[in-house]
Amino acid sequence: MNTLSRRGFLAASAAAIAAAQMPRLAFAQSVAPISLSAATRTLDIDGRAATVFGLAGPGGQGLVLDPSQRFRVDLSNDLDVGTIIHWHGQIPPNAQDGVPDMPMPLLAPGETRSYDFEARPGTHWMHSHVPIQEMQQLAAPLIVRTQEDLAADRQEVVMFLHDFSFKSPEEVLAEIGGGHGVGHGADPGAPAAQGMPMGGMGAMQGMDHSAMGGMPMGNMPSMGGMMGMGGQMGGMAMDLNDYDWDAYLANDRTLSDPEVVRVERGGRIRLRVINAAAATVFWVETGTAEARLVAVDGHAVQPLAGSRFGLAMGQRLDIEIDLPNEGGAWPILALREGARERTGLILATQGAEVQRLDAVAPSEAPAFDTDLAQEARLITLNALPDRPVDRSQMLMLGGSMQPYVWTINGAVWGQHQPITARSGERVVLSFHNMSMMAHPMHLHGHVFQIVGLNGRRVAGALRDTVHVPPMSMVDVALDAGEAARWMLHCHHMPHLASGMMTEFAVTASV
Ligand SMILES: [Cu+2]
Repeated sequence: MNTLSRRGFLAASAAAIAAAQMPRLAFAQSVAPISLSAATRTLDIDGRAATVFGLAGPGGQGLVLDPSQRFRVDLSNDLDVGTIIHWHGQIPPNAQDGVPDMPMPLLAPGETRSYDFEARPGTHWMHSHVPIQEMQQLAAPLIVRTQEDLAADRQEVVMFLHDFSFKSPEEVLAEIGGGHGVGHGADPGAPAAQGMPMGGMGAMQGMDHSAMGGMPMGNMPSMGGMMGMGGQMGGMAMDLNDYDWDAYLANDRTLSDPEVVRVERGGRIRLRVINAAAATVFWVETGTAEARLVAVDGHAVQPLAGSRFGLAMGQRLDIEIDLPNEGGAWPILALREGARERTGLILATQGAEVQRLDAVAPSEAPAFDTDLAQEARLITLNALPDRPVDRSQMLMLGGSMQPYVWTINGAVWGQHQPITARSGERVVLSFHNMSMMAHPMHLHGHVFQIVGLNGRRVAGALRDTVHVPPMSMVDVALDAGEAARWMLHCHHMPHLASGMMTEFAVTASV
């Protein structure tokens, strides 16, 4: 092992894998599908056991696919509740997209369902599309490697971020939403969060919103220059962090017992960061080592040097890190925006002393990208082809903490007007956030390019999830895909659970 470079080692293992698969590759149809199990598991959260959900593949939580390997997966529901998994970042046929009853029902307990589609390379993930299950950690990495990943002399490290509560998700939603109404929405007979695409709270009619006091509203240090009002926007405070979680996790662990990843002196790392949190935006700090952002949401961007990059719920960052030529330990921290809590993992060379890090930082991290400054610095390496726009659609994002209702074009799911397009059309969606809270907006079945930030044209990143800060505008362009109903929603799980979802309804081209 010492005589092999990382590249030599990776090439050797790739060759071994290729050789082992050779006879089967000749008969591609006979290659066995990968088994993936939605099942409970136990985490150790600061010394206290917690039963959560998970997605177990052959090598642990999540899946790693090789270049050009199809996404051929048998998903088993080994939970005692119905579930369905969305392959976030992939573009499967709509029937395999994993949204309850859109069009496939939940997998019943004990049921197995087969999936088979062309996998898209990059750092992606997968999660239950029932919000209260995603809040119980029913989420895992989904990494699809490229030939370049295999050939490159670098080590891959995944950092999967989540937020965690010892309370049940129903209790958490009740506390956020005011203590009443969760699971008692438009369909009072329905069990909470089962069988509805949004999983839950219905139209929030008849709620008692009187218990909204005492909500953690977060702090607003270093608001963007555009605001410049000391945490006030138009006289109203911006809302961050509408729930204080019990713990913040990186690869299912807190900083009291972080993962320590063995690295080589002078080695190159590709850090794949996934924000799977229900309701927490993170900054990722790589420390003193030289680092650059090289991809977002699995799509390459012009390398951007820096040591602190943020990501909202649903988003991913690929950061390349060049370690110094000496031994040592390099913490990779994830800071909760507008707060002092943090989590992370440690990169350490053999024998290096690893110091314990407090899970609470001395000072608060700022709010993330309130002025879209980070987004404005991202330039795609694979712009959409230039062509006229066939259709422009405006999406007004609204709502408030009190009452806790979040809307798209003034409506919650069930009362929504679909956003329409024809397959093949170039469409521009303009997100106007008229609320005081940021919304990470995720469109299923498509990749879009950021083309406008607060009215300024940009050749921005390709993404599937875009963070729209309070009182801001973001335009995205895309070519409408398969004629089907595709979900378009906020990836803040309590917002989604309260109905912040619409559909992008694509009809066949004429
Ligand atoms: Cu939202």
